[in-house]
Amino acid sequence: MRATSTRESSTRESSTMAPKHIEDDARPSSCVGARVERGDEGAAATTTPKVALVLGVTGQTGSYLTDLLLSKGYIVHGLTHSTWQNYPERLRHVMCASSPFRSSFVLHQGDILEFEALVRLFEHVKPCEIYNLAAQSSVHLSFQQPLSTVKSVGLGVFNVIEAIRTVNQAIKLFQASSSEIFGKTKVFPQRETTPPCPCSPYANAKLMAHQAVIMHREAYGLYAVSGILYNHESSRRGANFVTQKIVTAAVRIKHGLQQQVELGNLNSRRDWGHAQDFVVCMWKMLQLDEPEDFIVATGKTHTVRQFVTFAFKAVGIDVEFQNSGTEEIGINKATGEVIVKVDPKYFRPDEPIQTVGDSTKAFELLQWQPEIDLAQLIEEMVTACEWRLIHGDKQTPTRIRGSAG
Ligand code: GDR
Repeated sequence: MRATSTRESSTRESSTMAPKHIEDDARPSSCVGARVERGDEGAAATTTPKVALVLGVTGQTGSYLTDLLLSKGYIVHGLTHSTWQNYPERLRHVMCASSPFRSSFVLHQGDILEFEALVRLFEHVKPCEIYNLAAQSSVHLSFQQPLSTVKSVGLGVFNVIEAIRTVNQAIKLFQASSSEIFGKTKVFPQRETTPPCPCSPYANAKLMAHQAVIMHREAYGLYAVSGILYNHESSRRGANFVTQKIVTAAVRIKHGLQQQVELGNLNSRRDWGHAQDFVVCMWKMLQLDEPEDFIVATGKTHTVRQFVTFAFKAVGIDVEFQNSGTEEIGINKATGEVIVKVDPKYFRPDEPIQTVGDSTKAFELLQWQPEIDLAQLIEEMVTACEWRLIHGDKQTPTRIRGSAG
């Protein structure tokens, strides 16, 4: 695994390709956390910042978590599987020359399936908190690539836990679990106690990871927890997920750049929240005295068809749906044009009909509840999409949220 500090990224921009390690004096010496050290009487007090390691840092959720941790004064190390030039798009605002957080963020490249490299990384970084968000995240793709999905999603967490046990058992671990583990359940809303019933390779792998966290926690007394994350979206969402696909299509159709959008299951119901809200809950989960798993959800559920209606409404287009099944179409009420069609190639062999989570436990023990509703989420995504269309850019400018919660 290789590392480049944000300080180096400017060097890389100026075409020095050889990656360097951060200077030793820039590396925090302790993983104890926000500790106040006092020297001789009268000397100024110094604070040792907490160090976090985010695995899968360049994804949507990893980038928001990085923003949150940096705003709380952490030194953040991030691991990404992808190669990058200059810096990854979702972290540009952190790594660019004008960022106040450049010297507090270090990007590493590597794979959580490489155990020895993971151990070396943990020894080098000395984190007090690790957030495991690294995995293949498409449910649809998992039906086409089941084995690689099971490896990254299911086996990866074993490597992370074993590396923690090898390096320092005091490291706290957050594991990104998924509402997909409930699959074909008939229980609505789902709670932490709802029995799992996975119905995709992705969901089976997530359940394996989920159980592994519980098993290691109970067997070895580790502080390892799972957040059972429901769908979490934002303007940084990848283009292959349905919310970004719909919003992008709505904006492009409005501007005459696209005629229609083809979708799969319009009846599917999902509990859609905002990733920026969810990372707050993830962080809070690692601040408790005792490790606990939590449902992270909004408690509200909508069909894909409703999301289409809301997104098109947000760009000023009223959609009317006609017919059913694979013949269903969405018509632009003002023009009569067909702007939504169903294409069976987007159907999955199986999937949860409805996900909706009950986050009462998170509210009671963490005082966490989502702040951004679906209308605000869609508005943000539409605005960002319009901005990208005008500026030809992949990511909108980012305001780092204050230390919420
Ligand atoms: P999901 O997200 O599978 O729920 O997993 P996705 O956005 O892919 O699908 C949501 C729902 O929309 C339906 N759908 C379509 N989906 C896609 N991608 N493309 C389409 O054209 C389309 N048409 C309809 C799907 O069938 C599904 O019901 C997300 C991921 O972030 C996971 O990693 C995470 O674990 C879960 O959310 C919680």
